[in-house]
Amino acid sequence: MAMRNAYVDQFPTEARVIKAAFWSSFVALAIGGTLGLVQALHRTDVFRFLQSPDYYTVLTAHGVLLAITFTIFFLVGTFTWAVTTSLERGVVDSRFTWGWYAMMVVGSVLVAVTIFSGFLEEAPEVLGAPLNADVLFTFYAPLQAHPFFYVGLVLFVVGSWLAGADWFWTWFAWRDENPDERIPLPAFMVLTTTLFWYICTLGVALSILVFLLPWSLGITESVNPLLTRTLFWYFGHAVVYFWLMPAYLLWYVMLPKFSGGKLFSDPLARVVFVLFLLLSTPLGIHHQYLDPGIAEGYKFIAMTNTMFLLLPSLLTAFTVVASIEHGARQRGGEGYLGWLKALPWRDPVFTGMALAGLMFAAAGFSGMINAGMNINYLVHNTWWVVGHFHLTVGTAVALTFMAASYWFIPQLTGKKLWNQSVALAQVLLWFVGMTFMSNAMHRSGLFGMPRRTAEPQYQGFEFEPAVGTVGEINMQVALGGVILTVSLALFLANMIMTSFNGTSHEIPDNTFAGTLSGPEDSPAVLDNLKLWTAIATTLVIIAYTLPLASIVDSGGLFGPGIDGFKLTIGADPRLALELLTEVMQ
Ligand code: HAS
Ligand code: CU
Repeated sequence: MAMRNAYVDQFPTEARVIKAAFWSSFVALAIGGTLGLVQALHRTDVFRFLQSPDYYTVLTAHGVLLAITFTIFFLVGTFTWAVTTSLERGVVDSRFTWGWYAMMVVGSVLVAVTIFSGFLEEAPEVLGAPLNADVLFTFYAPLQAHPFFYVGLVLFVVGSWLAGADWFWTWFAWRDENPDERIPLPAFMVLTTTLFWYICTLGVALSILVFLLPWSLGITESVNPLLTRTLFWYFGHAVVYFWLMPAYLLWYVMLPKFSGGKLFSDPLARVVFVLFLLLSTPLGIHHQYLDPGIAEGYKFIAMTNTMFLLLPSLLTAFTVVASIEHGARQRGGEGYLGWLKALPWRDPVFTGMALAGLMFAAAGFSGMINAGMNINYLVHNTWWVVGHFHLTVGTAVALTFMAASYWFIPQLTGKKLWNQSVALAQVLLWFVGMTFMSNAMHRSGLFGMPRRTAEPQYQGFEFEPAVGTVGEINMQVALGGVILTVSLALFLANMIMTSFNGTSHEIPDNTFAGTLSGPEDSPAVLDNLKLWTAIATTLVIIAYTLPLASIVDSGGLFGPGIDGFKLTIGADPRLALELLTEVMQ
């Protein structure tokens, strides 16, 4: 195979947009990550420099900046890279590409400003309402945010839709030039993911534009909280796979190469992405097993679909590990497990991604437990769930992205990574920090430690005898949080220092892993995107029509008309705390 130059030499314009998207994601990571430490120390009562009401402002900023801004900016960068590299052509019109990027930035800034003004003693009045959004990343009604929060989210999501349109546009142009070729695997992954993103974001767009935004503007009196919650989770489960898909893409098309080998099977990878397109959306109700007002039968259907959706991840575990093993054997590895030693453990890109994968295996187990309707009653709304998603999005996804950045940033800048050893230490520290933190969260959650509260030690609450001492749990979380913060700082330092490095010509070539079984072994029907989209849409209609109809029937489209009574927790957490204190006394 001919040696190719760094990405930036092939596609200088696209490299600039991707770099901008990555830096936007790093800024979100820096701020959101720091707030994570503030929370870990506050909740565990190790060190408090906030008033408890501000905890919810911090929690909202942490959730939104990390789960939405960091992940999705990194995704749009990765996908733009994957499409252009695999199709070997640039985007059709780079002004359009800059346009959606700018739209996403404006949306993010609007959301961030609205959230952060919650720290002010007196939030400024804009459009007749205090600029504030202590609604957490799920923005459930009856918590209400300032209209700017919803408008910012809409801009961000529409920006991502246009990004998807850009990838399709590039692919259409390529298809005209290459009518008889199979869709290259990375582009196939991007397109299938974009399709389920379009399907699932319709739910959140509907929720915001028809219900939450008019309500926060005072155009409508009230909302039906269960309806907006259900629309949120219609989107909210699929979004977790949206975060995961760029990590999977990198595990499939890059990790085998970093391991020294080839992807085990291109057809299997296509099957996996088709399954995600089909099944990511019609199961959001597994986040609502404890919601009253949804019949058990619909919850059961959601559970069944969730169990089917384990399949593509189990296939991924098999395919990716088989590819890594192939790499190890190419490097001289031998024996049943002895091959593990032959892997390039000194390479931070490989090691970061492999550790992210290992953590994801554990995360998959906690996910299966969440998904069981009956066991979910034990863990729902506890710290267990927080443990689960710090392994999934907080490690499988975030650690993969950080590890990949050590490869991407040199590709995009033509500069050598500042420090390999610091990078290696960084990915190891993330793994260790997360082991402490998420282990303690899972364990305490099992015994009822609640999530999303600044004051978990409420009166009469006894979990001490069951999980060991509160002190031990708290120390593990606080220690984990500190290690993660050190790791984050090392990551950012490496990225910044790399940008100041001189230009180097030792950048590895920008090619994907080869395959042991290639696209020629894939049935052509796998590339029939129209067919899969039609089936995916049908499944969504089957899973959601009846539950939504019954929610509207019993709770009203715009709520039951609770006149004069409006919960103001969203607008004013201090008031909520006062009310709470009154109730407790
Ligand atoms: Fe989840 C709650 C069920 C996956 C994120 N999840 C959450 C929340 C978040 C989240 C953020 O059914 C909280 C939302 C909130 O605020 O309320 N989740 C699942 C299931 C899966 C799952 C069944 N979740 C994810 C992923 C996420 C994510 C991925 C983000 C990226 N989750 C739930 C449920 C709830 C929930 C319930 C609601 C809980 C409640 O009560 O509130 C599955 O997709 C998991 C499948 C994964 C596997 C693992 C396969 C293993 C692999 C590793 C390969 C190894 C390698 C390494 C590559 C079966 C692929 C090799 C290395 C060598 C050295 C060889
Ligand atoms: Cu889910």
